[in-house]
Amino acid sequence: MSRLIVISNRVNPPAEAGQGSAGGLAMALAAALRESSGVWFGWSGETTELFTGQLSVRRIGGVTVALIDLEDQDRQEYYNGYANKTLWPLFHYRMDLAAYERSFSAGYERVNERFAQTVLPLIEPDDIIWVQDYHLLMLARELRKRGVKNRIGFFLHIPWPARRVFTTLPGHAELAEALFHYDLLGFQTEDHRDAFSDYAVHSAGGVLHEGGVVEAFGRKVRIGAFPIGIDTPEFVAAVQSEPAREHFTRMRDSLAGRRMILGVDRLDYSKGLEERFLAYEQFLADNPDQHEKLFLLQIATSTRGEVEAYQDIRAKLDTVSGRINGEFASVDWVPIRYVNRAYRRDELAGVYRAAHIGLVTPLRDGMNLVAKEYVAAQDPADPGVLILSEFAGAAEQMKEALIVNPFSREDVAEAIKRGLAMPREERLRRWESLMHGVATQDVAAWRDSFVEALTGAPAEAPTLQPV
Ligand code: GDG
Repeated sequence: MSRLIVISNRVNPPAEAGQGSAGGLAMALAAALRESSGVWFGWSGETTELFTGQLSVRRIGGVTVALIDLEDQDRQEYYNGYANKTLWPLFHYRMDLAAYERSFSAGYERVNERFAQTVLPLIEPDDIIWVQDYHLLMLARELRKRGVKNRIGFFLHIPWPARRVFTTLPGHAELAEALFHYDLLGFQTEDHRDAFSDYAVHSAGGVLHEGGVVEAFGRKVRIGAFPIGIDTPEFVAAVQSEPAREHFTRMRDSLAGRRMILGVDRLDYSKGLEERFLAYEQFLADNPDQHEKLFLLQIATSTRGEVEAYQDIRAKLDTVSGRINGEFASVDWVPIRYVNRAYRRDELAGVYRAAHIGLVTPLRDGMNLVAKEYVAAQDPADPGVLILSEFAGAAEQMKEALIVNPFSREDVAEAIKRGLAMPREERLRRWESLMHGVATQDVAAWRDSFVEALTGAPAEAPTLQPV
């Protein structure tokens, strides 16, 4: 097998198994690279006065990583700017939050060039290059300009938006054109893949060929849906670990006979946290008999604190949770426990297991790994109920969850009621089917199917069916 070079914005493999920092991408990639002899290249997260392209190579948690520092201007224009103030909101259907500034797109292009220039000496002729996510859409074009002939694949962890949304981006054609320098484009779902080909065909005058090949801008690229999974064996082992058991017992003891509804998310406006709190408020208003019998634990770890929209959502959630608690709490009961700190991964596994309902209601999400982790953490003899947004990529696979429209308070409130009342046999039947999917379509299957498709495996691979 050829050596794999993975390139992503940040490179942060967990230092020890069980201790990952927040972020689905990091967990998935560390799992994918740990056993391979590949290299993981990206930004250190540090800034320097003047960009030198100096590489720092080290091993972290069993993975060889090569890191570069960027300038502060890069951080502002490329990372906080184009990636997180332009592309992230737009690709999550928040056109109202998307900022279009020329300095952002210029900074984005510059950093994609810097990545290409710096990774170049590491690339050997037989290497397979796998680029991750929306920060580096232009990287293949920059590598090709520098003579790289290797196979280069790209995987998008976030949704590819509908054509009418994508075309609101100034310079959308240039960005899309850059993607045609890859050999393979991977999306989380068939829906995202189809949205991309819809754009190529209807906005860029392209053609969709048999076998999932799109032609536009004078080039061809293969496209496919490769739904990402979790490292299921690792996570199931984490659930059995001592810290998980301790946390589970601690949680169960603190329940004092009450039932727990659980949300775990990065603190991000795409995750639908405010709407979730309001739906839970609706449930409390509709079901006074349930007061004091349950509570919502929402774990929300802060991210992207330099971006204003994230400061705003944080302030908003403080207000809404405070208001709901003020309205419904009694001297010995608080309806929402809202926690902003990050948990260790194994502790988190114990918390998942203690929850009667996993409430996963993003307004838009590429996949959502929390839904999969929640399922993997359940007690097979007495599993909890997963409530899942129809707008999470995971809903394409996890059909046995209670699927809800996160924009509808009534819909979510009803699903909570139904989940709480669900008989054990139904919970078991649904969980067994969900767990089968989580166990078979795990992160190893995701990596293998993508890498196989990239190295030119048979086109009849199920993920590459014609669209
Ligand atoms: C992007 C896409 C896609 C959360 N709090 C803690 C913690 N987490 C971990 C969870 C989970 C991860 O963070 C979140 O993953 P998601 O998939 O839910 O979301 P994003 O971070 O937005 O990831 C997403 C993903 O990429 C992969 O392709 O699914 O759609 O947006 O693993 O467990 N982990 C720890 N402590 C916490 O407090 N240790």
